[in-house]
Amino acid sequence: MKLATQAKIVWCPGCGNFGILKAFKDAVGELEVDLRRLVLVSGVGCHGKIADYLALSSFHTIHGRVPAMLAGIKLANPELIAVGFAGDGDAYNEGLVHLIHAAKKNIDATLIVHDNAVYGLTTGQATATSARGFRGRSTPEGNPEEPLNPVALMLASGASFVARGYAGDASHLKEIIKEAILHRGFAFVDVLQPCVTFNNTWKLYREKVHKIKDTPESIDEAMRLARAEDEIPVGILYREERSTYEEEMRIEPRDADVSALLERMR
Ligand SMILES: Cc1ncc(C[n+]2csc(CCOP(=O)(O)OP(=O)(O)O)c2C)c(N)n1
Ligand code: SF4
Ligand SMILES: [Mg+2]
Repeated sequence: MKLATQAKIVWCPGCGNFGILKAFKDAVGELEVDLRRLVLVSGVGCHGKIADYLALSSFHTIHGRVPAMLAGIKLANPELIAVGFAGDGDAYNEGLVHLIHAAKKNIDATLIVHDNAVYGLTTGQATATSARGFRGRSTPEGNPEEPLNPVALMLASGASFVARGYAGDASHLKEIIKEAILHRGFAFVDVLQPCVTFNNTWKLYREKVHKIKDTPESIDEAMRLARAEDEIPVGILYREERSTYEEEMRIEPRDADVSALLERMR
C-alpha cells in the first residue's frame, strides 16, 4: 500500500521533519505491519502535519496530549498499534506530565518526538530543550535556562525502551523506529530534528552525533550515555521487558478491523 497522501508538504525546504517522515515510511514498509491495526496520533506544531502526509488512520490531537491519546487508544483496543508524533514543546512543555505517566505506566505504544528545541509553528520561542543562550522570539537576550534532557528524564520515569535518533540519518532512524514499534511497552524516541528557519542545528549535529554500537546492559550506563556532552550518542540506549499497563488492567483484545466495525454500524 502506498503511504503517501495527496496533501502538499508545507515544511520548509531542508527541515529535519523530512528525514523523520522518510524513516517512518520505510520502517512501516519493512516491518510489513497490518496497516488496519496502525493508528497514528500527532500533536500541535509543524511536526503534527506528518499525519496529513501518511495514508493511515490518525488523530491530530490538542497540544501536549499525544501520550494521553496513545493511552486511550490502547485501553480501548489493545490490538491496535499506536504510534505518536509529538513536538518538543508539545511533549516537554505543554504535555510533560502526560509523557511521564505514559512511561511510568508502560503503555504499549511508540512515541516519536520531533525535537527541534524550539516552538517552530509559532515562529521560534524557546522550549524546554532549547540550549542555554538560544536567541528567539521569547528570549531575545538569550535563553537563561539549562535545557532539559528528555532521554535522561525518560530513563528515570520508567520508559521500557529509550532511544535517541537523528533526522539527518534516516536509515539509522528507520532501524530505531522498527525496534520501537516491535517493542512491547512504552517506546520513546527523541529525534534530533534541525529547524532550518528558527533553530538551525545541522552543523552542530553533523559534528557531534555519533552512533552507538550496542544497547547498554544497565540503566546506569544508559544514563551516562544520555548525559554525555562532548558528543551526542544516538541509538537504542535502553530496553527492558516489563508487563504493560493494558496487561495489568486485563483489557480484552477486540477486533482491530475497523471496516467490520463500520459495517456493523451501518
Ligand atoms: C495549549 C496550547 N498552548 C499553546 C498553543 C499554541 N501553539 C501552537 S503550535 C505551538 C508550538 C509547537 O511547538 P512544538 O511542539 O515544539 O512543535 P514544532 O512546531 O516545533 O514542530 C504552540 C505553542 C496551543 N495550540 N495550545
Ligand atoms: S519552521 Fe522549522 S520545524 Fe517548522 S517546517 Fe520550518 S524548518 Fe521545519
Ligand atoms: Mg519544536
